[in-house]
Amino acid sequence: SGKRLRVLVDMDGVLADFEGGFLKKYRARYPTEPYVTLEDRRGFWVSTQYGQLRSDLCEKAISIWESKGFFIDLDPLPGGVEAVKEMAEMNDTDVFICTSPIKHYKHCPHEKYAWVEKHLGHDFLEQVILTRDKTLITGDLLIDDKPDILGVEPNPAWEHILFTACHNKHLPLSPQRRLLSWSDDWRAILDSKRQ
Ligand code: BVP
Repeated sequence: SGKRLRVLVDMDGVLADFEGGFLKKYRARYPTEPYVTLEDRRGFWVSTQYGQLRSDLCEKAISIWESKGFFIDLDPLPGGVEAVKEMAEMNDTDVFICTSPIKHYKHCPHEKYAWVEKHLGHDFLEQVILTRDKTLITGDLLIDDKPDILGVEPNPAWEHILFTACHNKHLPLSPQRRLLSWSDDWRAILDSKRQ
């Protein structure tokens, strides 16, 4: 018993396969250009690594996720939709999807809502939080694949659980607890935060 548990779940790289969707569309649009395999991905920013590969590839990478259809077409990552639905059904548990839209706003915010409606249902749109600063959002847990989640609030309410992704799996000592995938014991992590 005690108070309700509030869980914030990131979208790209946690529920939606941003990296896989990016690579597939990048290779289709630029079939003769070099690319980075998912095995060789390092660092959160795809654009930074492509810029290091060849400077003009930074803007080519950006062109992919700025295109219409990029975010809605992302495949769900294994087990994510099922886990979030189960979480939302748990007693004394509130789950929100907390995601940062890109600043090129023509398609991304719309398609993020459409993705949630498509995969989690219309009622789940109540649970969507779009913010560029996750430190402002209060919660007990934030499950997110970005290693450094910074913003104007120096002491966010949440504990950041680092969700393993191709770009962060090699980080030697991340200070956060980790969730290796949705097959990992996310229920135990939630239970560890209950009063
Ligand atoms: O909407 C995603 C894609 C974008 O940043 C957002 C990350 O949101 P969260 O997962 O933190 O909620 N994005 C942008 C770039 C480069 C921009 Br220039 C990138 O390399 N990777 C990336 O995910």
